[in-house]
Amino acid sequence: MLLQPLMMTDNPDGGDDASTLLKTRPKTKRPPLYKVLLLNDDYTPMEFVVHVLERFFGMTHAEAFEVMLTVHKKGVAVVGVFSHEIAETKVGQVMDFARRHQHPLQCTMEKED
Ligand code: TYC
Repeated sequence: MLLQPLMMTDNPDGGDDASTLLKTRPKTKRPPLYKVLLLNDDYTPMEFVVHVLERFFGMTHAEAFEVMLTVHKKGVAVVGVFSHEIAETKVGQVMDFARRHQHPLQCTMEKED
């Protein structure tokens, strides 16, 4: 287990006893987050993309339409930020749904900085 030095400001004793310098605690790391990206293409119908955003990302029709237009104009947009497992599931759901409807829509994920 990684040990992290305890800061004086972390210590409820005020930091003025010798133990302050020696105490350690387990380092808890928050899991990394992943951006799910939707990519533009020339063939997938706009209404299909809107439907994908409603169905898999819980957007209202108005939100989905706005995000779809952002992808259409800019080429790519972040459509959600999730744990690795949830992001992989979303990407898989979108890619599978697009493939089954024979649209070339692409969805990817990337680690957040
Ligand atoms: N560019 C597509 C069109 O004009 C629409 C589109 C938007 C496709 C967003 C993909 O992720 C996308 N029909």
